Amino acid sequence: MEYFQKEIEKIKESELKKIQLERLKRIFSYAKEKIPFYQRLYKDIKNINSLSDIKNLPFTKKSDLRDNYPFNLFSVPISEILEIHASSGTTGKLTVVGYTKNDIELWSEVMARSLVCAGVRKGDIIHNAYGYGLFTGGLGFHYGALKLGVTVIPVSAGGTQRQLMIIQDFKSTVLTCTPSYSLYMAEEAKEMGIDPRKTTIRLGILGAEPWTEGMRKQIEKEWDMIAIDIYGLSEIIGPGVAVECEGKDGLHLWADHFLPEVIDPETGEVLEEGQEGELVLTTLTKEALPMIRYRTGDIVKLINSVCSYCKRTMPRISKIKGRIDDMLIIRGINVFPSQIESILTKIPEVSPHYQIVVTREKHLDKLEVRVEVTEKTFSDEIKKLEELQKKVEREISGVLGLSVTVKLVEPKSIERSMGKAKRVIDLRKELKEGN
Ligand code: DLL
Repeated sequence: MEYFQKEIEKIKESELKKIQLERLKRIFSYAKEKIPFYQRLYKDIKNINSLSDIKNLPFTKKSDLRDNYPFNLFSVPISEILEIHASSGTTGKLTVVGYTKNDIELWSEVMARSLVCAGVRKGDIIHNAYGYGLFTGGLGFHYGALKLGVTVIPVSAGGTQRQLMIIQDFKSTVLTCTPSYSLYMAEEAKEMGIDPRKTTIRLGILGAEPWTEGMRKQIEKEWDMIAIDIYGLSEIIGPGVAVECEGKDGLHLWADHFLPEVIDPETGEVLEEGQEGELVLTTLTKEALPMIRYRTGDIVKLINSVCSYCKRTMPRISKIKGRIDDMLIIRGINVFPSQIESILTKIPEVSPHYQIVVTREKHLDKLEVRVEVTEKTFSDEIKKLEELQKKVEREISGVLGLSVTVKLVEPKSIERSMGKAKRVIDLRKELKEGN
């Protein structure tokens, strides 16, 4: 087994706790001293004496970043900031994050750790098709590769046919992009007469959006590669917060830099290990933009046991179920897009390209799932297609406990994504506004 920083990745739990407490105390005083927002937030809180004291600190959230747009949460003057990234949410305004020299070093380090954990080795050629730009994906992987000392091709997202030519000619071995883009690339490859299974790509490090085990199987089959899940968010650092090893049994979270908690999103109460809830992260070492008890909006479970595959000791998070904001409440029933994806990827006659459309009819929410059939199924007679439609409806309704309408659509008719796929179209809001 290879590690980037073996000592720390296999640290004893008691040692890790010691480091975490020391760093938590430091970041708490640092944020309070340097950033007016934290000064106000912590005006009645004197000290942190134990790790569990973190419970006394209020949560921070995305709106705090937006309210302090663009630079008011930075702890240093802009002259100390080397790089700025931003992500655009649904509400339009950008969430802006900044990095000092030390932060870039930290990011490179956790990304190098992540790459090794995912299975990257000296001699690999990384085809990095995450977007370069304000999005943290492209540069995050880039810095990790430089730190590790492996070749990186900064191809960025888009120009799919050119990407495939580069993979073939440069003999790239590792593909890094969103899971949905990897599927799109495989599809385009076949269109061009290239068999993605015959390329030199052996490993995919995929993330930035939720994807299910079913989707993983499809991607691994299409590319004949191992597909590894990587997680992160701009507010905390970018990619490199947590990543799977080849054991694929939860994502190893670099808890010497990012302290995890899982809370009940309704009450804010901290949950026990193994219970599903919202991931809350505290940056223990980040300089420019310390985020303390930041509500990620992502639904996970925490796993504290040592990984039986790679023996790393840091806590793990389960594969991300989805974002709280992406949870649909349909006639009172909670539905995550990932639940629908799990069902669809088990039905061989349909492809993993789907979209969920929510509308309102006569004051009732209506859920429609549009899914592409495979080329082979598409040529079947109408009767067979009707049977298939009923079957997909039955399977989804059975699992969700909710009636749904399924619309089978032609292959390649659902818009492909080169970054994060848009799985849900919620027309209820527009309908309301239109009225
Ligand atoms: O997506 C950082 C990243 C880039 C991660 C490349 C992995 C690979 P943001 O654009 O700020 O940052 O979006 C962060 O994306 O809160 C999750 O909701 C979602 N997300 C990221 N990784 C995963 C994943 C990057 N592996 C938001 N599974 C996060 C599910 C993910 N959701």
